[in-house]
Amino acid sequence: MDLHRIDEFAKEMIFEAGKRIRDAFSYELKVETKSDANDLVTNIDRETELFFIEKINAFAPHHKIIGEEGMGEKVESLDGPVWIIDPIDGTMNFVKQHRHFMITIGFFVNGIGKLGYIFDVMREDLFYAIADEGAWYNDSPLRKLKPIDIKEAVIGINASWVTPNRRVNHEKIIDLVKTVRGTRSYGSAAMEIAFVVSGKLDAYLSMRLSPWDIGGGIIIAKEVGAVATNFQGEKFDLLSTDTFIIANPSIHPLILEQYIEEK
Ligand code: 2AM
Ligand code: CA
Ligand code: CA
Ligand code: CA
Repeated sequence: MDLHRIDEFAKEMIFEAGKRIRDAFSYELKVETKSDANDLVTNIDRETELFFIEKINAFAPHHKIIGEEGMGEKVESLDGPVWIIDPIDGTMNFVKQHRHFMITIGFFVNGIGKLGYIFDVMREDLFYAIADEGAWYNDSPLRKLKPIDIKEAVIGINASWVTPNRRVNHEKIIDLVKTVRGTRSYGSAAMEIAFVVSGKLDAYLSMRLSPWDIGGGIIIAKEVGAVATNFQGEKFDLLSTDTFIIANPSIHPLILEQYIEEK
């Protein structure tokens, strides 16, 4: 399998999709809700996913495709070549802010990450990786993450972590917030992951994500030495939803052991 040829194809497809999304602001977005009132989807999410499916089907008809909006066929195993796609990560940002949303794509072969992409559509910034070759931010290589002290860490979490919730002991998270240098919340899991792999954030936590939120990101993470797991410290389940933490390797175990107490 020629990964470089697939990488060239993937980038071209992502840049073209990005242009289509930017152009879409000149006509009306149709916004609907999914699992709850804050879980949004638009016609552009669906059209972009279809665009990717058509491109991949033309390029390699035997490749399987898992997409958030379910526009492809049902995929029940990670055998063979599989694309995991989130056409727009941060749909609420897309709708409300017209920025801070990503296209993110992972390409896996037999469950092993080969190519990962996170594309900031409005800034036209690409974070990507080729397995065992490295990771890049546009044309610049991303370096291995350097060790950091928890007191100097800036972490991505949202407000739900520090209020009583069903998933974790929020008192411990309050301790974490008091310990670290700062917190940020960007509203796009892929954007937060892009920031962790490029050292702009030192950790990002989410109580529930899906494979398409993190598929591209975990491939980039591996190349820079960022550690991505669920709250049990195990590999994220790519065929289900799971808890998720990605962090600088020097603080990943500490956050899991001292600050995340699942209910
Ligand atoms: P999305 O925009 O592709 O749905 C913040 O909401 C982050 O969590 C986004 O990356 C969002 O991805 C993701 N997310 C995952 N499940 C979600 C849900 N049920 N509702 C809203 N956002 C969700
Ligand atoms: Ca969504
Ligand atoms: Ca998403
Ligand atoms: Ca999405």
